Amino acid sequence: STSGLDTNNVCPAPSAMSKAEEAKKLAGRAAVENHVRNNQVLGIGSGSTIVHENLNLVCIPTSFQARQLILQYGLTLSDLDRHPEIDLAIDGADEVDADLNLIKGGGGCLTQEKIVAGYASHFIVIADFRKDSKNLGDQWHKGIPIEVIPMAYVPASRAVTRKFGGEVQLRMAVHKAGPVVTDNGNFILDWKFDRAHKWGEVNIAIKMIPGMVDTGLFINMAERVYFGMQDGSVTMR
Ligand code: ABF
Repeated sequence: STSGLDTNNVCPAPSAMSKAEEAKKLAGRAAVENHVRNNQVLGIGSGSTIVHENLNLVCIPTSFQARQLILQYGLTLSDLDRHPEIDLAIDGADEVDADLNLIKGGGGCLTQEKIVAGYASHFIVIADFRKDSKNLGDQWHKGIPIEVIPMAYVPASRAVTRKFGGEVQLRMAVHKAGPVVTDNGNFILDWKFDRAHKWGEVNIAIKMIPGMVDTGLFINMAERVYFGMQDGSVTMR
């Protein structure tokens, strides 16, 4: 039998099934068919679609909500203590450039997503046509998410703009009742950059700012991206 685990709404706000989501589902299916094998330790991303057919999989979540979905669908939940080596991680992205560099973290789960992708032997991304970009920032205008330790958010934000320009905003919860708090108890900054940068260098430099936990820049991490297209086809990069 086939069960579908649709983690579309793991991190991002729930929304009605759109054309883009349908496209991403097809991309997810193609990625699973091509890469998921029996007995794998699998990193389950936010925004990803997993279809399993009588497969014995051990699942490592990238967020609290991914964890809830793994449990809800009766999959085997594990963690990096018990399974420090992940065979394959599958996750979504907010933007993918021509070199497969990514912006992630629109849903605020970037740190755990980067941990799971970073300790996986293979990291595959599924996305819809809206995420396909030549340069970072062409499509995703919400900036680069950065997770920060709460007490440091003001000076750490200033350090980013002093060094690299642009503008930094503290991400607020819906209705602006207060800041978004991550699964790790931290805040999210959204850095709206105003020009192209050497993203690999920027990623390292931002991580070196005291208080910064990690950035939504995933440089040289994705091995393959599956794009669900508007016409129902799936293309690979
Ligand atoms: C996760 O899910 C996040 O890094 C990213 O913000 C989000 C993308 O979700 P969707 O594919 O539903 O747009 O990958």
